[in-house]
Amino acid sequence: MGFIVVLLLIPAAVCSPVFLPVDCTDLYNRGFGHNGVYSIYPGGPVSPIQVYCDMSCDDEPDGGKWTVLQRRKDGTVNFYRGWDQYRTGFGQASGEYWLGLENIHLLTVRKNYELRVDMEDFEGGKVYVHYSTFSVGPELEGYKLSLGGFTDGGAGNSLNGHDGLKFSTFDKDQDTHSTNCAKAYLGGFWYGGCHSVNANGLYAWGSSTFGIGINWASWKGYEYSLKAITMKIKPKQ
Ligand SMILES: [Ca+2]
Repeated sequence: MGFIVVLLLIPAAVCSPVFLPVDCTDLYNRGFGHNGVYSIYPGGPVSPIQVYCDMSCDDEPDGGKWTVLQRRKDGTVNFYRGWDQYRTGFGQASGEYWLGLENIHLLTVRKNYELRVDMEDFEGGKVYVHYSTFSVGPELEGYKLSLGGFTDGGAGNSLNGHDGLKFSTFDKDQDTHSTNCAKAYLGGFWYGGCHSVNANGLYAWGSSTFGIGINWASWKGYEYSLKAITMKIKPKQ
């Protein structure tokens, strides 16, 4: 009898509040130190989303803990998509993907984040940029980008030209140009008139037609499409 009583007590004894990580930093701080795909809950308990967590240290003094928002690396996912797709996200967290504007907004209203963008070319070059502040506003205001505090890791400050701009897709033109920038440059992004960064442009394996590739103008110009680019965030220390 005593044995049975002990068994019945165990479930109550191990009961604890459910752990709902908002981002990869929450996971890291709970002991999940490996790179990989995890579920996070920026929108609350009923809406988990899959995300890639970059927990590696690299050249960061305080470790990885990065929540990946966007990743291109092999051209396996089509990034020329409409508003609904950019709003909710697409692709696979294990490969190429876009986390979704609503998810990014929900993350950046909960905490103050910094942004790092890692880039690679096809000749073995690797650079990055770092912004000490990053947020995306609500849909009603066009998912406006806010950036600040630039540190150059070799790519230059092209993204600064997109600060304060609304997001546009081929079926939702919120850019500042008379034409449709998303249509002209085959992506979805915070276009102005039109871009100096086209992170969601066409995967074009190196050289490409002006402006349509994965461009970072201050590093490789407008006629070079990068091999890889990753946008990732973590809470400010
Ligand atoms: Ca326009």
